[in-house]
Amino acid sequence: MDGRAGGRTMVGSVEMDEMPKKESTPAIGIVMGSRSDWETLSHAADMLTQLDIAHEVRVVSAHRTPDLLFDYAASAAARGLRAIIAGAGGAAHLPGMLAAKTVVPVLGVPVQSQALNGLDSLLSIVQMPAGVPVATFAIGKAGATNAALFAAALLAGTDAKLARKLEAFRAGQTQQVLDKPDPRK
Ligand code: RP5
Repeated sequence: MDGRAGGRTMVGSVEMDEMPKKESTPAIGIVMGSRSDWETLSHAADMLTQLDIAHEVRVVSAHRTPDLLFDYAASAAARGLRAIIAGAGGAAHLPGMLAAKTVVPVLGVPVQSQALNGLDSLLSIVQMPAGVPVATFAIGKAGATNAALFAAALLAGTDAKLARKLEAFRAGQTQQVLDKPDPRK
């Protein structure tokens, strides 16, 4: 169901955006159940961009575009994806259904819902039955950011340059705390 044309990638009938380098094969897919999830998942994209990790971004809904979901997951490994960051809110079936159709690691990000503050999203994503894992992160921005850092850590196992970038990122945030020890200043 996937194909390539002029550096762009097709999943089903949908052309995928490749970021940040159009010439690079995306290593990470970021998908979300709705455009309204972008405010949260953009933090994952920002972190991957900061670490210079090629990624693609797409709305793929378990409920509204189930066929696209299946195509996306089924083609993920062949298209070179090493991990999929999947964010959804409410009855958040997207990460689990993706994981059901691929062995590419799925990193679930619960989006903070209006009705239940994201607790519904968290429980929907985290409570997978044995045999189909979804690594589940915190609700909202922290989860999106950490999912990207976790995806980077997965890639860093075979990418020494990226491992050094991750170590530098950690050292940087340590130094930020040490530089401003007094919260009143
Ligand atoms: C889920 O329903 C999405 O992941 C989103 O968090 C939530 C609401 O979607 P919209 O009604 O804003 O499109 O499928």
